[in-house]
Amino acid sequence: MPSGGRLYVGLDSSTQSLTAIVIEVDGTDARVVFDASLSFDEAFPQYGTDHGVLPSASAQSASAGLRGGREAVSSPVMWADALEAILERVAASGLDVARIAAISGSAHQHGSVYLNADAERMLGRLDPGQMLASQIAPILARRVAPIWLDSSTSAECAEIADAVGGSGQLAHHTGSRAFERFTGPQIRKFAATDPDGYADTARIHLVSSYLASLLVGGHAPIDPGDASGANLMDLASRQWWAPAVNATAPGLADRLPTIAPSWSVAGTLSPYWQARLRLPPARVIAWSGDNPCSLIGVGLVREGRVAISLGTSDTVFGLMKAPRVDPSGTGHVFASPTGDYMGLTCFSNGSLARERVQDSYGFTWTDFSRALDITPPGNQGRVLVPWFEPEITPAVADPRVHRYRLSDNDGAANVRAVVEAQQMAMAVHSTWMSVTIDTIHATGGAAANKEILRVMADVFGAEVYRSTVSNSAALGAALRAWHGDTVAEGTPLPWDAITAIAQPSAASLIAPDPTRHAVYREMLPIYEACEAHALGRGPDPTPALERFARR
Ligand code: XUL
Repeated sequence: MPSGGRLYVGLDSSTQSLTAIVIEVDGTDARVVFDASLSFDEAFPQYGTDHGVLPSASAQSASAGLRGGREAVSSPVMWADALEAILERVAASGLDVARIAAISGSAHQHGSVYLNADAERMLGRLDPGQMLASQIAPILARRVAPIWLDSSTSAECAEIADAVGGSGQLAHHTGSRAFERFTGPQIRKFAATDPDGYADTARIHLVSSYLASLLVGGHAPIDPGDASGANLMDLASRQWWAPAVNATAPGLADRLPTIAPSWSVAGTLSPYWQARLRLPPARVIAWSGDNPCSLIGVGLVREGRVAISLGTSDTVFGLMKAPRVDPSGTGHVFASPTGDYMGLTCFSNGSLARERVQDSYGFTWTDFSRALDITPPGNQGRVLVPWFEPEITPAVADPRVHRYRLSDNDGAANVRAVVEAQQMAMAVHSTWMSVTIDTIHATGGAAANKEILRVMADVFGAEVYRSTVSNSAALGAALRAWHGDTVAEGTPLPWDAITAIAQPSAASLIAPDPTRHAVYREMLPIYEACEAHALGRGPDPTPALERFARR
């Protein structure tokens, strides 16, 4: 290897874009030396995607529209085009690419790519004189890939759960009850609605293992982190779980890739990339899903430290030493790239709910922050249950906003109420992880708002740091490439050293206030009672809120 630090490439194929981050490592010092993204809609208009999703006619299901739920598919050929375009940019960046020691990647979870029997041979002899995408089209057994936005498989979810002995049994083994977007139910639907296409399928990849396969020129393994988004992997053994595989589709066991540890070397960059872009035969470390990669990219490598992402949806996720499963069936357990586990709970009423409240009072974000500043913790027993849109956690199909002792006319109290409700819901619905949360890394757009983070710190009674990592999945992939390379060299580095670059600055700390935390400890069971009442499962919480307000 030429002199200078080793370079590690992390790619992130998200729903809408492909990002590449390159880090340079000297000893245990790492720094980002390249960061670029391309948007699928803008860079490849010929595919006609909207936010990365093909127009609905492309779903081409004989029964589309009859099954209920939305179908959402994207194009594996477009992803190949994007892979080539972003690696061209890395090659042309001026970096000394001969120093690239390893490359890994992240992909949005649950999506699946169906390859025919020619794939193995064709991937092994890609012609560097031709574009990658043109050589991929002939090896697809299905032109499109269903992705995580697809919610059209409720019938298949019920059939799979029934066949394995119920939702509890499926969740106990695979980490999640059956979810429409998960890969197993999607495969079952394809096998039933297009039996010829399924018969033509020799290998089903996740988006992550498909893209890794394009890099190594052969079928790459799936890592346990992404495999746990399939409703098909046994968490304890990190291998395919035969009862679920058999319940999903006939002959599926022969069509699934092997599962290999997240730090496995899947191969080296194939002769195609070496000849076409003059890249070196760098190690390709198994790719993983975007959530497991983000876990690494925001530095969550011990139990007790979690991330709260405040984005379109709000998400709580963190490392778990043991695979504890959510009995309510809303949270997910995935394998973590560290060899541990991770819990993840998603709330759909995130920014959207904050913006609805902000807009309805004509507030700017400064007004919004001021409203939090001038209202007291606990909001004098005034509560909003903010289900503006269908909610994932808890499951609410018919959305409605519920107000308890809260007047619609009081803008400031409504601002505090929406923020407190979101933080309390996250605290209540992450207790299934049985993790004592002492530190929170706040990410996403709304993490820029200090007052929101103050409510977070006080509700959880935890130290909150603002994470400044802008693409945690791509950074996580680059760090995983570094980790996998050190394992392959026989000199593995501890995860604390690998993720030092991802740790937020000490200056961003917001410490919890013990008095305010005590208020929320009292309030949390009352908020749970408000949710139960709103779901039609409990008595009116108003008397308890009145007692709370008078205390
Ligand atoms: C997780 C999920 C999404 C996708 C896309 O279960 O569906 O987070 O991974 O980001």
